[in-house]
Amino acid sequence: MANIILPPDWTIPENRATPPAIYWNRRSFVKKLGVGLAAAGVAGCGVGGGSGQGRNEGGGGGTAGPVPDGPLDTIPETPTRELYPGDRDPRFTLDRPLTDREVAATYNNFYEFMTDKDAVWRHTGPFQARPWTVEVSGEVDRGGTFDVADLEREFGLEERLYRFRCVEAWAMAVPWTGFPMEKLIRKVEPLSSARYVRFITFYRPDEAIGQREQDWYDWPYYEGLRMDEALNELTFVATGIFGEPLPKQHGAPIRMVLPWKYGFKSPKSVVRMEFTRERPRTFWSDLTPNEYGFYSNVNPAVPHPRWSQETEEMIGEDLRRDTLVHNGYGEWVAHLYDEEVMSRIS
Ligand SMILES: Nc1nc2c(c(=O)[nH]1)N[C@H]1C(S)=C(S)[C@@H](COP(=O)(O)O)O[C@H]1N2
Ligand SMILES: [Mo]
Repeated sequence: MANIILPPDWTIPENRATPPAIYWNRRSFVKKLGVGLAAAGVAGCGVGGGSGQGRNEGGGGGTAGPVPDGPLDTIPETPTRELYPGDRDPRFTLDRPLTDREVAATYNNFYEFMTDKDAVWRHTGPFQARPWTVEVSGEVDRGGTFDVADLEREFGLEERLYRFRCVEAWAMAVPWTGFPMEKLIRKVEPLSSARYVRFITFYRPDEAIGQREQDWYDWPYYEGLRMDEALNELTFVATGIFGEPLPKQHGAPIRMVLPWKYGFKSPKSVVRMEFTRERPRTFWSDLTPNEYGFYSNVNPAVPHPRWSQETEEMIGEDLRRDTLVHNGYGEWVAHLYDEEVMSRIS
């Protein structure tokens, strides 16, 4: 897929704690330079990439797994399959065509597996995404460990069409299946002291080559929201996409979706939610605080330090579109933020 945006002052990674955008087009960049990934000073984990050392099995070193036959061959079996896609919520309409399903399934940010977006799905073979439980703890009355299939049955599933905008300035529009996060929050009865929710992704280096080989990242991935953000009507817990359970590369079996925030605020394959008094730290802000904030609302007026956020490329579409404030969801969320939050990276 054509990647149009190359941050102008691109250099071979000087900093091992590389934020998502540095890897934006690393693969073709490295190809262009004719140097291997090893020479670039990063882990040699390219699949069929610039290093010319593509792997055909899911891993090197740890558990090698079968390579899925295709990007949609990564949907885990679940007894809840017949609940999909769920009724579509008519409140959420799109101003643009849906992204092609296969394009979305072959262009992923999921650093636990691979930084090359088009190779993530190939590396998900060893990953056991179902059955799966989510532990809820912290400032709640009724925390515990919940099976994802039980949550799907208890809450029922609905479908929502949302725009989705990555901080790297690519975007998509997709149908998610899942339930409002509010349902889960009400179920566990947070205490009045709960002011934030923290999310933690799995840590399984045996099943995720990126966790094994990119040990400079502070795994597992962690994110967080203010309580009013978590309870907002838009805040969605997705267990499916395009009418079926989530393929592994999209964050199977359970990921968050916050369509008014940059994509990294939507953690994938979550294993733990913790209600806290203090604002939790977040993965990308810890790595590069001047580039990625806690709120990270989509905002064309606040450039990333290395590129503009004024426009975006819809993946699979040969067209740039104007970026919308709050990704076009201001009606639901603008009241949550003051000017201070919206005026700079915060
Ligand atoms: N656990 C985890 N969650 C993650 C990421 C990640 O690397 N690990 N990447 C984030 C980023 S930067 C984006 S843009 C979206 C991408 O979601 P998609 O691949 O399903 O489109 O997932 C987000 N959630
Ligand atoms: Mo992203």
